[in-house]
Amino acid sequence: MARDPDALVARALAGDRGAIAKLISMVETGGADATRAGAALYPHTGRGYTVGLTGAPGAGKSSLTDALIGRIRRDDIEVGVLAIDPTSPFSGGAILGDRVRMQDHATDPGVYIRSMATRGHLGGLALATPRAVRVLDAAGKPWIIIETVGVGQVEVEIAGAADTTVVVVNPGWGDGVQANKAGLMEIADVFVVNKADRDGVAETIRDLEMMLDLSGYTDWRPNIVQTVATRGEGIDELWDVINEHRTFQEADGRLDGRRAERLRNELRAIVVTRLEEQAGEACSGERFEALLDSVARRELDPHTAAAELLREV
Ligand SMILES: Nc1nc2c(ncn2[C@@H]2O[C@H](COP(=O)(O)OP(=O)(O)OP(=O)(O)O)[C@@H](O)[C@H]2O)c(=O)[nH]1
Ligand SMILES: [Mg+2]
Repeated sequence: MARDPDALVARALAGDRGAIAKLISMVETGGADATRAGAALYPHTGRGYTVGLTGAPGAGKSSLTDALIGRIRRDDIEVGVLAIDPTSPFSGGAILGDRVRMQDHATDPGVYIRSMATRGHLGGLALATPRAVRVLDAAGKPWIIIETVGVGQVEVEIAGAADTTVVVVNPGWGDGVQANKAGLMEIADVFVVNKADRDGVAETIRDLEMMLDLSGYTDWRPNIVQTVATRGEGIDELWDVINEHRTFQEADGRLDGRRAERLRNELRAIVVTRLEEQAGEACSGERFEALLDSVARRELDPHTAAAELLREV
């Protein structure tokens, strides 16, 4: 019964780490168990606040996450972390080595850190991430940090699907411009110029300010925070700015609106994925081959054959 979804959910709600781990594996894999667990978890969600942290490879996202964990724990608040690694076929903490620099917190019961990788099924990480967030949310983590590498459309999408999105850049000519190209400008609520112990900080900030001037942000102008993650510098300010953005959004229903929009996107993505799965089934097997033969023999045109196949979807 160790993998019974309902039993796992009951244990996860009580904060059981083993159950949390098994449930996240379950939603990574997908299928009937994941659907069942998700349904049981859902009524217990909605209290956790998510922070997306994204930026180029090596920008210092994990170092920042590590420092933020320390800052959050100073206030005795619990925190969950999902490190999304789209390039790795492994997950479940197997690669919590070099890439996730959060070893200091590994033994802290108030911190739950987990890496997630794609298992190659349709929808993949984009669908699995919000489900994993809900596991941590239901398990009572009031703050959930999601680290993703800001390259590629799916990764940027995942990073943007948070309550507050933090975009990490480094000093250096053109780093801000790169972030802009990668589509990170639109999703940023906060910019961090990490590795501020290096040259070029002022230029990078100037670039970012200039792009913000030109961009069409409506009400919240993203803050720019300088940090040296490895020395813990600027982390208090980053934490303050994240909380400011949260307060700003909570003040007049903006946060609810943002979450509703996210659910709309998620629901659509689930429907599209399901339809793709069904399309895959319709386009294989005997019936498909038989219709294809008819098309090849010119007894049937492709559109009529497709309509025939779709009737069963
Ligand atoms: N000088 C300096 N080095 C830093 C700073 N922050 C992080 N680093 C170093 O930069 C390297 C990459 O840091 P990570 O935190 O692993 O970066 P990341 O963005 O999580 O990297 P990936 O997950 O691989 O994309 C490590 O060697 C860190 O020690 C900083 O503020 N200053
Ligand atoms: Mg990292």
